[in-house]
Amino acid sequence: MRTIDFRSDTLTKPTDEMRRLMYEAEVGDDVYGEDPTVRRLEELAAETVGHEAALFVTSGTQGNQLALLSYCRSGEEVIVGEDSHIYLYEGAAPAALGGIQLRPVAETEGCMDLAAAVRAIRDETDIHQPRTRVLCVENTHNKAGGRVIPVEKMEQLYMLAKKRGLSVHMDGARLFNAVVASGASAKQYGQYVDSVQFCLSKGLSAPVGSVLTGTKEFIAEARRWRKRLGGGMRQAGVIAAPGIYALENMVERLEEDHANARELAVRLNELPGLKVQAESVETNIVMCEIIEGGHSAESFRDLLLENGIKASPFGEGVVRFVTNRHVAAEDIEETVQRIKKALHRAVLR
Ligand code: TLP
Repeated sequence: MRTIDFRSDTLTKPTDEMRRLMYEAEVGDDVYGEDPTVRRLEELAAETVGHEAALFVTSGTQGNQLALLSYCRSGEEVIVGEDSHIYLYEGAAPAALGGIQLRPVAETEGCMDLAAAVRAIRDETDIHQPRTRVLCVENTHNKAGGRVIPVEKMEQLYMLAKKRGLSVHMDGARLFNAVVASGASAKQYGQYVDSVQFCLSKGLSAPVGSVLTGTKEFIAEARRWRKRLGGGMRQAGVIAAPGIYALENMVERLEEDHANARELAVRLNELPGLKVQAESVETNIVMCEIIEGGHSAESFRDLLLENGIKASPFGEGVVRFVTNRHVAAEDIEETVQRIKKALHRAVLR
């Protein structure tokens, strides 16, 4: 039986064209600023979001952490969504590496509540309190099921942050999914953040890396932090080349992943014992709740696995399916049929 793998879009492999470009990439020592391919990627990335400068980094986590380390000194605070990747899945890096405190606030539909964010901003004049420095948003929002933050909402949040003297960082690991789904450009999002981190290695299918963008001064500071943390790379052009290809050629096809996710959501919701809020599936992530049949997220994952389907437990009673370039439209029908039969057999057992 062929395995259909929905665990993540990080699993996507480089295309043949990407491999050819990797082979042919012109390279140099990037710590000396001499890798022309890395420079080209950084220029393209900055231009894409309308920022002054960019830095090629090893991963989304590194991009987010370099941003926070560049904005904050030890003892300062960053406001994040309570279900954000930075808060839940980055190993408490701000605390571990920079003495930075994260302040989680409530989120609705994948974006922090503006009123909650305002309440969380500290009083500058009170010496008991840490200083608030940054507001972080996640677009698309992973744990909220790939929700897109509308540009209008970003504008409101940005205006609020500026009024209070705060910087805004966007964890745009899946920024281009938001772009494709909303029809807003990366530049439109870029104008309402001070920095954004986006991943090349998720749905865009590059093998490695992310880019952090912002002002020249901010990127110079992030470059220093990247070196300090051992992230200075040498002939990195071999991994930057597929990143350039990803930005130029792999964005539009994300719509296929979104269409597959919508179809999967509707079909899973029709199966007994499963619940998916299909109308809120905007991009490539489907959160499936197990509401009957006695399965935990882990036992449902195991049942899927026995039937050649891979997906990830993502919280209590929830399994996450992420559509990606290696899942074709026909695989959605096949997946639904396999799950339907498996649930039926499980009831008879
Ligand atoms: N997310 C991974 C896992 O860590 C959960 C996945 O499979 O979705 N921000 C967001 C919103 C992310 O979803 C991820 C990766 C990251 C940052 C971190 O990127 P990497 O894995 O490149 O460090």
